[in-house]
Amino acid sequence: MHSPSLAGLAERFAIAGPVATVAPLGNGNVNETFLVTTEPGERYVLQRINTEVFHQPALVMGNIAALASHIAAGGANAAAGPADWQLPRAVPLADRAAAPAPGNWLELNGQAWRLLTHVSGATSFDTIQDGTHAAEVGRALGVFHRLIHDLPTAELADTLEGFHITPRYLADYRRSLAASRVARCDEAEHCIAFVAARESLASVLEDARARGELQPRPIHGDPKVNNVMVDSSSGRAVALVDLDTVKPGLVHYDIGDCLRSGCNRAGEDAGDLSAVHFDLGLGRQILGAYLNEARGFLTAADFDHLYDAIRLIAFELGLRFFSDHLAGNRYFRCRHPRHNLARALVQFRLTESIEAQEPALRALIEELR
Ligand code: GN1
Ligand code: MG
Repeated sequence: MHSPSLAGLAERFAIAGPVATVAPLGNGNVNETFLVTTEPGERYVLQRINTEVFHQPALVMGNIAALASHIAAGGANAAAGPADWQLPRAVPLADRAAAPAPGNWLELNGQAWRLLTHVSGATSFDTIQDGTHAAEVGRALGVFHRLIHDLPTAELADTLEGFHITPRYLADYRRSLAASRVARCDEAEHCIAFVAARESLASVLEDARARGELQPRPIHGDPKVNNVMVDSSSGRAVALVDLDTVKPGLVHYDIGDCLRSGCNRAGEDAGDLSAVHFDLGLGRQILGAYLNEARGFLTAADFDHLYDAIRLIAFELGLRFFSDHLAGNRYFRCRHPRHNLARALVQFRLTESIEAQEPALRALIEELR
């Protein structure tokens, strides 16, 4: 079957005017993303949803629609967030009758495509720029949680089973390690020893959930630095993008992910491991700004598990990268064969830095709670 051009794909959605340009956008590790400009000058984001990861695009798109209607209705929050806050929305198909439910994505030659509104006047950064940027990243996650915390989890589908369930990643890792045909090297041996020394911490959040101490809530799932859009003139965070992993989960996954991403100035692709460090000053900015928005609906038990979450999510991402290295790079998009191994080393180094600062980090959490 003939494949339409990317412009042709974008034009299947209800957009204003013909497409002028299509260009790659961002550095996502999972989906493929393009910026679309139309002749009247409108911008959109075209994405091919990676169906190797998201097996049911309809569920992902249903969650995005549920989120938009919850926020538009105001929920218990009265307002839809700060005046400059934007939520990327899925553009419906021009021919709704031909669209799979819920009408906002396209299935073509076994691939899933969607078109999202573009967050105007804003950019994102792969690493934290300064303390002000850190505070905006934390505030963005806080605003997002505040706007959705009263969306009943029953209204959201589980789009990615096992996502952030660390014991499952550990089980996958053990299988990948046993079956791996990838050549061993000193770095891989270091990773194996690193994981072996920390296996017992993998279940810390799921155990607390099983004991009823932590409750599932709607989460973003991927609130890393480059998913926060910052207004180019005001410097304020105006959107949290990449809504694929919005689903029921623990807010701890989000808080841990935001801090592991935002407090590592060297970034996920740091070339020099000795530059990887958890910056407590940035942690203060991020967590302080987050809590200014979110403190009202967090419980004492939520606070009690924050340190564990911050350490766990850095460890978990290292484990996920390392497992994918062992499995032959099948999940995360890689730029070279040892990319996932390099990424794992960064997250494990960050985990060590968090562990080394446990008393100070716990003191910070106490001070801010
Ligand atoms: C993936 O695709 P991207 O870059 O938005 C991953 C996240 C990781 C992140 C690390 C669905 O996100 O969980 O934290 O890479 N998303 C999925 O950069 O697995
Ligand atoms: Mg993502």
